Amino acid sequence: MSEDLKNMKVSRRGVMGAAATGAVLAGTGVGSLVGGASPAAASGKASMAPGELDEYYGFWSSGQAGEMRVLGVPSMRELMRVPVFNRCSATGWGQTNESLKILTEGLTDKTKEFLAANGKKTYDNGDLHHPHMSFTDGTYDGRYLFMNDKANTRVARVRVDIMKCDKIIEIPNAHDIHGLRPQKYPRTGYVFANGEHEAPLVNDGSILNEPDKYTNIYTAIDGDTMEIAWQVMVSGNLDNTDCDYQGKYAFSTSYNSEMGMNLAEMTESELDHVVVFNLKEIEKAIETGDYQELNGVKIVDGRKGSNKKYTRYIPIPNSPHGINTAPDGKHVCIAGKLSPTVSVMDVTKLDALFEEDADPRSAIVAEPQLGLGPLHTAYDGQGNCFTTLFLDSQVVKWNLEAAVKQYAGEDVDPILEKVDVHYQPGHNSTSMGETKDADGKWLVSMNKFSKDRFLNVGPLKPENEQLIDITGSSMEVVHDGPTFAEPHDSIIVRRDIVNPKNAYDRNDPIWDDARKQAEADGVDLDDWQDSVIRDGNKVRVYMSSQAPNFSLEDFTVKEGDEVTVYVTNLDDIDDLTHGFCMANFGVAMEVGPQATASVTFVASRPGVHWFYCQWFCHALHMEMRGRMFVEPKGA
Ligand code: K7E
Ligand code: CUA
Repeated sequence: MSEDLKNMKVSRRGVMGAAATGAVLAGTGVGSLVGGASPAAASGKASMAPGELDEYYGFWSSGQAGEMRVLGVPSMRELMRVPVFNRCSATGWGQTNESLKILTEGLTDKTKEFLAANGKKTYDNGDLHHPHMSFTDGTYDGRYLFMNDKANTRVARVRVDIMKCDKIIEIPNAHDIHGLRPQKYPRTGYVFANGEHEAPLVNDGSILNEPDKYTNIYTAIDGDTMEIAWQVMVSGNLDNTDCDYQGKYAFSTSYNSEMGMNLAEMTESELDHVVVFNLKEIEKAIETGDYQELNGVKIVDGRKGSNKKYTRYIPIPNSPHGINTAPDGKHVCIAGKLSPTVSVMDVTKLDALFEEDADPRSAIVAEPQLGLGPLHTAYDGQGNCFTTLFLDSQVVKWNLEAAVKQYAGEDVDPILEKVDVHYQPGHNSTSMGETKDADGKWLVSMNKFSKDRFLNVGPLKPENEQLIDITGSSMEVVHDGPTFAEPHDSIIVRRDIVNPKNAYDRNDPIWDDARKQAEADGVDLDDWQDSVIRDGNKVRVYMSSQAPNFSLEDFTVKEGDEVTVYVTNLDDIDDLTHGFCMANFGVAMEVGPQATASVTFVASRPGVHWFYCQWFCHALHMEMRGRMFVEPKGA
């Protein structure tokens, strides 16, 4: 941060819309921070010189866009979009056989039937809120990223080594997966996932207006196999979730403990709750058979009044939303949303909470009043918390120990500072902040509204993410970054933990099916030969790509044939991705270095059709093309 900037005591809000002030400040190189008038990037540490690499990877959700995004932090440059629940025109995600397998194999039979009735193989949309990395011993281990789909009740996994999604599963019995967190200790282990919306457990159309028969489902997925380990039936709905650093408890917020079906009912009660899940007791229930099985999943009864040791319900002021475990391994912050408070839970007091006759609030050790609309909390690893205030459009920095003292009756104010953000922040995240290695360097505030912060692009505005330097005694907003719909959550991971490859391994399991089919066809995918195999009205075309050529200049099929084209990219040079696009067939896919990819279509258009490489690869990239000849029927 430049000294100029540090010494500048201009209220950001004060100069909002004051173009003249912005123009004056532009000369100092800080205009973009205060008025938005300067084209220059933020000064100081947040700006990266051309070619300079970021210190951190940011993994971003995209909400209703359905993909995961990779950013560099602190530059906030978007590095990659990883298609997950969406359909991607560039990579062929949702069209290649390899991606369709991932998108369909984890769906329930009922869903497959439903999709078929609608003329689809898989869903085209998703609502990805929470991307989180796998842990070992309380910190990120660089293996996987896990993420939820609220829209179609799914959980996906992305392999960090190639930054591609490799598993998607639908969660039976639950409705609309929202909160998601991986187990922190001893490792992931479990991936915890909240079903947000309540419904009758057997939802066959026989129950409508009997909310007492509605239930919510908490799910633990095995992160290694992506199979469901167990589910717990709970009272009240489920919003966000997190877990401790002891490997003993997980917990979820509920904004609708009332089980209300409309807004008035949902917000009626002054207190909602956090459900605490006792992992060892739930595992015991699975071992001893204290569960019911539904749709192939074991469900333990953890509802209020079940009087078992599987769950406890802690009353929390109105409609709690975010729940975030602090890096001290002890405290958990629960944001009030409709209450101006954050409730702080001490996980070392949770054993006692499971004793008979325990005071349900006995694990709450602080409840500071922070401002209006607290949603999520991030940490600097030095005892301070950063909570977003949606209604106040601020981030508040406060001290945890001071809040605990205040709650115990001491006359201390835990609030250290408030900084304006633009506008209406939801999640925030700090560098390594959800691990025990929180390093207190950067805070990203993910703001739901950008309004006047950028050039107007019509009624639909981008969101605004602001980067805040938290190394000093006061928070400095150093960067605005517009983003398309709608990042909910992000994590910021030290770059030494994330080590993707530059080319695929030839034996990557992604194209196992292609390899098997090739073997059956007498084609060796690793010792290249072009082949066109006819099998009734199915035709399989095997070709390779090596800049600037496809190995096949042309191939011939008959009208009505079901054609599968397998392309293997023999190039293994850094950044040498080819593509395969069959023009006017709606077919396109990415073929990465050393990858095999395949796509299937019906050749129902007679004539000459060009296929071409749609990924710029060589000076003669335009020439990288070939012909498919479709003989008309009866020819
Ligand atoms: Cu947007 Cu995490 Cu889905 Cu809060 S959630 S804001
Ligand atoms: Cu190969 Cu462009």
